[in-house]
Amino acid sequence: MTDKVSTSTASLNKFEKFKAEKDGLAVKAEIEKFASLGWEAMDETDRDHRLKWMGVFFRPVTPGKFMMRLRMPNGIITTDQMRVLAEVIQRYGDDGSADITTRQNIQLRGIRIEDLPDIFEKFHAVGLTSIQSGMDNVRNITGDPVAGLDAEELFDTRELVQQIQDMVTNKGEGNPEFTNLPRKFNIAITGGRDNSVHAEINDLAFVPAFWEEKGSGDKGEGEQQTAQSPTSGSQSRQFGFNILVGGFFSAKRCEAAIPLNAWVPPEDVVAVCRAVLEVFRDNGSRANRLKSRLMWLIDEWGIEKFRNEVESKLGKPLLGAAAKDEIDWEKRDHIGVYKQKQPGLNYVGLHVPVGRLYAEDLFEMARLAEVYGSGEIRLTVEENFIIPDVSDSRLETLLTEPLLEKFSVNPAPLTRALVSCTGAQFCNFALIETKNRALAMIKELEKELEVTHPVRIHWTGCPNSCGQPQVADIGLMGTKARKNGKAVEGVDIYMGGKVGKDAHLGSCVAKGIPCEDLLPVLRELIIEHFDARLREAVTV
Ligand code: SRM
Ligand code: SF4
Repeated sequence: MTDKVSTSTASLNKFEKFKAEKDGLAVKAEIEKFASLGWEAMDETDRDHRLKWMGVFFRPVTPGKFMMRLRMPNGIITTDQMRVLAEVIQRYGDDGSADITTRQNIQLRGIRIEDLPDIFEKFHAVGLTSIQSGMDNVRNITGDPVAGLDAEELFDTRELVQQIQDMVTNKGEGNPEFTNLPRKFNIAITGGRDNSVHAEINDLAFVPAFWEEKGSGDKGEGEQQTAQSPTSGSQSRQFGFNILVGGFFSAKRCEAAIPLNAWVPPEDVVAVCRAVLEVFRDNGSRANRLKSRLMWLIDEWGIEKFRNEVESKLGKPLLGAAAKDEIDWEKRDHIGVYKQKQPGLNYVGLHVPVGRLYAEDLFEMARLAEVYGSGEIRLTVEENFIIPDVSDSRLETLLTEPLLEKFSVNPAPLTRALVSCTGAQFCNFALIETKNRALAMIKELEKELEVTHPVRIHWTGCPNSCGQPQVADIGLMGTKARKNGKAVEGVDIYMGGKVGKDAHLGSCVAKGIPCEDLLPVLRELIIEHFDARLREAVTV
């Protein structure tokens, strides 16, 4: 740990102070004690903050009913694990639910503190972990949801994502080396051609790129000066990743990631993650929490110095970036039935309205993945799920299963691309209700409009942007608006977010639209910008 962390406590923000007093991970040893004390008698800093190092979130909106955020490396979960999650929330009746998150992950709701020892034991038995999933830690590491299934993929990301998680969390046991970062940290790897992980909005991202030997490829001049040969001249074209750094959203500032001007072969990815995390941990600002994400450090130093510091932690020079990356497809949403690279097998993507699930859904998803697939489920950053390995002969029967009436393989175009953050139902930062409102409004719009292709509408309850409105065709960010002199729930509207090839962020086009006036505004935007028209029977 740096001098910055240990000595200059006067300049530390309140979060840094409580972390310096007691590391968040220390609560791991106190779970039994908390369970017998109960949430009301616990030390408040342990309860409201440090428990997040175990993935357990106190919810001021539902005191006593905690949220639990898992880790699902590459968005993969087995049916045994899924059943454990189902059992955990089942015991909470109406309070129990789960959400698929925008980081290919699952959060559980309704959790009681007295049940934590039993829950952690169950997790351990099936290889699940929720460790280091909140506060100043590395979040769930995302990878291609169809890794290993997609015939066109360039690289199967599954193993690498797992290795990074193992490094960061010490195989799920907790790793004090990385439990006191200056702020949260997001990592993504994509090995497909469509950037299905939103690489550009992560603090550290790896995108597929071929390194070309000097003279045999089309590397730019600047890059040639720094490039070393990855294979001592034995090969002229090698697969690896260009590195992006510093992407993030926050209430204060949103930035797309920028090139580190570096390329790595797959075998160096874990070491580069470690090096970047060490540089961030030891040098990131701990004074102002609003200016603590990695990009602020890159701004302060400039990308060259940052790159040099990463090299020095890595203990060897980085190669220059490959001249181009291989992201050349539009982004897929994976909903529907698709052939796998394994002959005779298919993956089936099911749409989960705004990612919300209940115990019976989880049990049923597990059953289907076992009966028709290979006992595995994949999650997507659009809050949906995929059942892989369905044989041609079983496909038709799967498509007649009752669960597919709720989780469709062919949803209507606006519903299909709807994403929403948690919002006011459970999140105390929320300025508006999101999930239920998003669903109600999309239902109305589907009734009124004939739409030929999906329009990606993302809702987020506040400027923290967990619902990623800046990547959407139409992004809706909760705010307080005024109507007839009264404060009402409203949204700022974002447009122009582009995903997949040439991804870039959208920007704010309208501010403070009251939610009660939003429906006609959305209708007009969709007609004007996305080739929709009013259904004949509808008059507005
Ligand atoms: Fe988030 C905080 C939910 C993805 C930016 N986010 C929160 C908290 C923990 C706040 C709280 O304590 O209530 C929310 C928990 C609400 C709840 O009860 O569910 C919360 N964030 C979520 C999830 C569940 C939204 C969803 O419905 O899917 C996502 C969980 C991902 C996961 O599995 O780990 C989620 N959050 C994101 C993303 C999107 C992404 O990672 O691609 C972002 C923007 C990208 C980024 O971080 O750069 C995001 N969340 C934030 C921020 C702003 C960070 C900042 O630097 O200021 C906060 C506030 C904070 O950390 O102080 C925040
Ligand atoms: Fe909560 Fe705001 Fe994140 Fe939505 S965007 S989950 S309201 S912090």
